[in-house]
Amino acid sequence: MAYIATTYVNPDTDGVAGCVALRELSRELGFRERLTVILDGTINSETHALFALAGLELPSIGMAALPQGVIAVALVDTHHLSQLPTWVAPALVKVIFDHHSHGDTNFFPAATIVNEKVGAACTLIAERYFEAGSQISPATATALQGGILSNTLDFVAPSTTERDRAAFARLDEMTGRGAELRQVLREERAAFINGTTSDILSSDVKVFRDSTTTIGMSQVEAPGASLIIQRDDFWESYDRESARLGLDILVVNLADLTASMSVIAVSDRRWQQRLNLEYRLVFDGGLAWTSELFLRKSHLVPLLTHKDDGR
Ligand SMILES: [Mn+2]
Repeated sequence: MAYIATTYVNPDTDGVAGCVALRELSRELGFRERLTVILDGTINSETHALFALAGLELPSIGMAALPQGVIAVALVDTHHLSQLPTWVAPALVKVIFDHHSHGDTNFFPAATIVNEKVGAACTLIAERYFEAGSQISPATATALQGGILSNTLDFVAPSTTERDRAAFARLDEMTGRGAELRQVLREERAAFINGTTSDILSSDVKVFRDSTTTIGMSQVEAPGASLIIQRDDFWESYDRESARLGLDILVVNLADLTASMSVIAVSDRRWQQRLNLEYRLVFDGGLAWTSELFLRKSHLVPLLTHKDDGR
């Protein structure tokens, strides 16, 4: 029998850290046994760095790691059916901690859904600990801090709220490692941007499908992310990754943390028009510059029409 915590396929640091943090809240959330974290896809280098610093083991990945007989599931950082690992039966989901719009709320009849507009799912989970007065191990508290830093891009993302800052500060009273963690994650983002163009473009892609079209939304969050378009192999890599992932359309958001703006790369004309209508972005050669930092969650996913996001 298994009680599982999971998040979307190819999870980010917020999702992974949030799942791990739920383990110590298992009883509090009404699960009869301690939650086991099972993930799907690949875990990014930032998450690896966070877990090494926190002294935590990374969760198991994939069907092979899945215990027999899933009884109940806790979901973190998503409640979108198209994002879930295939083994997640929506009816078994009992608890959801998310901060994304356009979720499939009605498809989780048994779930208590906590979905609030904060910068990180880890903020909601940290607040749950505080409310319950539960003990948080230093390792778990560090993981939560990492999830908050990662998802708010060190508190500069437009989605950042006072609650994120407050949760981080309160966790820091327990760990005292906030400054160190910020430095490590900053260095991680800087190192990431020196990788191959293909690796950068494919490191964080969310895929949305309908009956006719498969759209991938890639997000690159790093200092100097916009400079990637200057690479000679940019479009060649864009096409290659798009084909490798089986996409009809690839929308890339290069969120440049130094310049506090994004470059959007998309070769599809309809998406260029859609972004022009919504944000007045002007595309030239498949590229457009934004005037503020764009995030996939707040700026791009909401542009998916119901048709795109259908199942
Ligand atoms: Mn998140």
